[in-house]
Amino acid sequence: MDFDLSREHQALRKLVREFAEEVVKPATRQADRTSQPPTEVIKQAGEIGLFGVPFPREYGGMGAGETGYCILMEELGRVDTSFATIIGAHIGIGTMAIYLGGTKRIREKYLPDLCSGKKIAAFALTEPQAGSDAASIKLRATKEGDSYILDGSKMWITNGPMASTMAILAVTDPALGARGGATAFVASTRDDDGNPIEGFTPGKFEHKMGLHGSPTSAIAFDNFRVPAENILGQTGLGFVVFMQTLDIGRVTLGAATLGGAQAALQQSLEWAAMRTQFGKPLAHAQTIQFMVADMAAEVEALRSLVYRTAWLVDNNRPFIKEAGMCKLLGSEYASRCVDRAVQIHGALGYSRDTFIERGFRDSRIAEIFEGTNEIQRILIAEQMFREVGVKIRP
Ligand code: COS
Repeated sequence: MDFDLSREHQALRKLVREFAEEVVKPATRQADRTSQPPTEVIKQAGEIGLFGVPFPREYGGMGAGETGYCILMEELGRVDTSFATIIGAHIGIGTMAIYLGGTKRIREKYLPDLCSGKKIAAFALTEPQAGSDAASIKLRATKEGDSYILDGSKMWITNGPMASTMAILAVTDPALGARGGATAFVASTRDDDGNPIEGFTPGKFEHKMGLHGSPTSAIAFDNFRVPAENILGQTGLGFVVFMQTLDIGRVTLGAATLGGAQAALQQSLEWAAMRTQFGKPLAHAQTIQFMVADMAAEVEALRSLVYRTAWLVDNNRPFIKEAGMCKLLGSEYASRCVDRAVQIHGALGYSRDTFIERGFRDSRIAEIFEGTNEIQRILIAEQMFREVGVKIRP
């Protein structure tokens, strides 16, 4: 067993860490305060190739696979969950759906601009009445000649206000429902000047508890035309393309939460070494030592799980169960680690001047988005019982 990263992956970690520390970090407070995404930082991330990390070089990517993508998300998660979320929604679900479901022609047409960051992607699945129950989507796609006409709305779309390329799941045959009657499409939703294309409207901007630097909105389609050649996967089988995409996203969400948990641990260590109470640094108090030990154990366990799962993906092994575990444990460990970090920092951890306070607000959503943790438990249990020949759902 070799736990060392390849030289290429080590070089990638160095590149991303420097970018995260020197470029992302200084912009995060402003993005959090103003709820405006750091557009200049996004542009620079594209210029150094970060938007294409997992994709093959032939489509303009870096060819660093899932392992490289986890490195990227871990390093970004260390400095800012909002920025990691912008990149994760773009790469891991928006562009990934286009890559997984797209023909060679679609990949060649869309991926180069997405890998360079010239265009931002979003993943349009959730609807007002279809959250965990993703199969109950209603957005309708009706065939008309060589095109489909989309009518309906989506909500909670990360990158919704700024994306110009979207992977969209729509119902093409209501009689069959989402399983057999849902089709995935790729569509350009804004022109080269950033103006919405006819029939597309970015909707209500969501004001969230955290992740202020990552824009989220509803989106609406009204008589919006998509060429039939833009179908991802096969007609009627889009639900599975979207579920497979979420599997990949959940591994790297685990990596981003690993970065957040690691940062909370690191800052707690530094603070506990420096802060003196009752004549001694906090580090000498056993109560603090226990908290730090628990954080370190969780970070280490998560790191092993995330990188082993990335290895499964890169080696074409089954990984649905492990992806659910990365997302489930990552989000819960990160929330717990940041919570302990607030406690260790005392009142300072409650101050809006600290990363810890932002981390506390930002970490909670990971237990909810990309499939709630309850859904992850169902998925994991389903895979476990399948291994012993028991089907627990129809
Ligand atoms: N990976 C790959 N395929 C999957 C899958 C997964 N994680 N989950 C389901 N599928 C496949 C099934 O194998 C089945 O395919 P076949 O018809 O070829 O057998 C198909 O998708 C339908 O699956 P199922 O019958 O289990 O669908 P359900 O509606 O009962 O439940 C869950 C599917 C609950 C797993 C799904 O709705 C889900 O993941 N919900 C959470 C949605 C989510 O993550 N939202 C976040 C929004 S995007 S940020």
